[in-house]
Amino acid sequence: LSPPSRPPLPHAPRQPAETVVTTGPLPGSRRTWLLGADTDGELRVPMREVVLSTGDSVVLYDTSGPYTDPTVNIDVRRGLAPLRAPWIDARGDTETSVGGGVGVGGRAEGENGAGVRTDGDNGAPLETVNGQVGAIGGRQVRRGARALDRGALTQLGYARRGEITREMEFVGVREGLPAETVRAEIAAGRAVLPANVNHPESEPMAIGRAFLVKINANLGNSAVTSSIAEEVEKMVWATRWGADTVMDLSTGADIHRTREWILRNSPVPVGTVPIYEALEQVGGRPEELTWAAYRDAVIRQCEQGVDYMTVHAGVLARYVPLTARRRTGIVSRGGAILAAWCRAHQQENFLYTHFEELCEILAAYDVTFSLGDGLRPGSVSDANDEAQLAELATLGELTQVAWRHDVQVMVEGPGHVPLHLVEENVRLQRELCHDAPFYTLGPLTTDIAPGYDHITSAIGAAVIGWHGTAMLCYVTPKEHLGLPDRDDVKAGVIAYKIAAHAADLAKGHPGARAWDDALSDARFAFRWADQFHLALDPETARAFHDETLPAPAAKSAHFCSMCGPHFCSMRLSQQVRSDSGEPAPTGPGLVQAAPRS
Ligand code: IRN
Ligand code: FE2
Repeated sequence: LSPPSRPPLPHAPRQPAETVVTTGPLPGSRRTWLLGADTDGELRVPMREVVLSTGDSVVLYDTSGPYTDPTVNIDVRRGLAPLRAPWIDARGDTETSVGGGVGVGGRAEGENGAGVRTDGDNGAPLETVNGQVGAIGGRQVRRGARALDRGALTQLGYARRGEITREMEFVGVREGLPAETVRAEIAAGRAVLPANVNHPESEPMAIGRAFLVKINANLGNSAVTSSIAEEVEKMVWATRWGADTVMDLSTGADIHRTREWILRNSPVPVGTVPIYEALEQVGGRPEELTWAAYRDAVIRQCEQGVDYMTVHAGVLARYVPLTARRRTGIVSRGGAILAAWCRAHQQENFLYTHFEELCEILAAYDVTFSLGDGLRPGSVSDANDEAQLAELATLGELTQVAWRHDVQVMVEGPGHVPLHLVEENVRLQRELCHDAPFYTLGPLTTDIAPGYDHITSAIGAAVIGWHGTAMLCYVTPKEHLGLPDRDDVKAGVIAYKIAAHAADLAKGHPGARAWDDALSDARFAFRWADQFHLALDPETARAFHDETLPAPAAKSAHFCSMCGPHFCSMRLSQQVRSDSGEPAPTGPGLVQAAPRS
């Protein structure tokens, strides 16, 4: 079902043997659809259905897109079907052009021009930067059209005007919440729905404390790009295990093309840190950075379809000295780049001084700000210090500036924080940043376990999620040590799914418990296959059981090799129940982790 009209994506110069992109369902699961209430079956929201041996099913939130659906034929060289394109077009607030860019030759007009700048004679022509800008491969590119003068085309703009978009409706069905709740949370700035008009392939999702806690997986650097399939596979692999968004932190010469492949094939929102690309453009020397170079990188990425961008605009020149006496200084890449620029030029951070212009650009494509924590603590000793909190207050000020432009905002947070200081982070972020969604990196709750930092940080992530953090940026076992490989990515995603779900349970998110209950029932009834299938990682669960009891008969035995037949507490406990005449445990009716609407 790949869209036939689309031209192929640009290829790498050399195309080595194609890696195969992982497809097919998780064991025991199939893709199913919930239907939107008022759309005559037009709005179909994909979910994962775990089919149990009892005939019951458990319906779970699914981030894997069509890759787990065996009936869909995906051609990664052409990209996914643009699910949201008809919705975006129906709103009629974007211009669309095929090939060569939109309105090429148009001029930036006055002070409103930034967002729809088409570089006639103002600054570097976009079309020539990398030779890759604009409608790559003839793809449609949309931009905001000021002419319609209807207010911002962002989800925040719509929400504030009282309109429920298709995207909001989709999120409501997915989360088992009324669409009006989705709209109200977005309108209040308490949630974001990152959905660039140029990334129509994405399945809408929301990040906010009223919703399921989300997780992000950072995709590793690719110094030497190899093939489309290889790059796409990293994203597919992360979303297969539950990543709600991915961030492409690639650097290197092929950065733009690599991102194009990821975006065209990604069913989840894609985030970036544009300062990395800007730095690449100026030869890797921070002092050479300029607002113009940065702005051009941002516009290129907006046109490509990046859904949210980390912007370290809170690293003010006067905060930099506050880090001098820290145990571990500045550990944010973006933060360090901007601190170096401020010091070299003895000027204020250009992201701060040009923030309003940046808002105008992001508003035109509905790109969401992820206000970066460039001064986050890099050790438990530096947690909640003056530098961190000074920056947080500035991020709160910038949140309100962005909101004035109807631009969606989330705020990034630490880092390394011991458990007893975690709650204070959330309280201060809410106060200082006016309840904008919080998005944290872990935090790692201790510094002593390199090699296991997916665990030290998942502990902090669970607790900070419980207190209301909306999205958790994963940390892999390779953190501080090296570039994560495929196994590290999976370990990180699974650790963070555990943290996020633990937080959902503690917050009492409606429906979160049903999954645990279904798995517990299967476990207590010795329905081994059901237990595996309900596991976050069904393959590992089964493999571990197989290690000692590979025989098929063991998959119905009332014990496992952990305690053996005579010491199995569950078996004994069932015996006690039946002796006392209590009913044996039975499976539930139709269990749904997300209620059908
Ligand atoms: C998330 C919360 N705090 C930081 N992050 C992530 O760290 C952010 O989303 C991005 O993926 C990465 C940015 O790293 P630097 O440039 O701040 O080190
Ligand atoms: Fe760290």
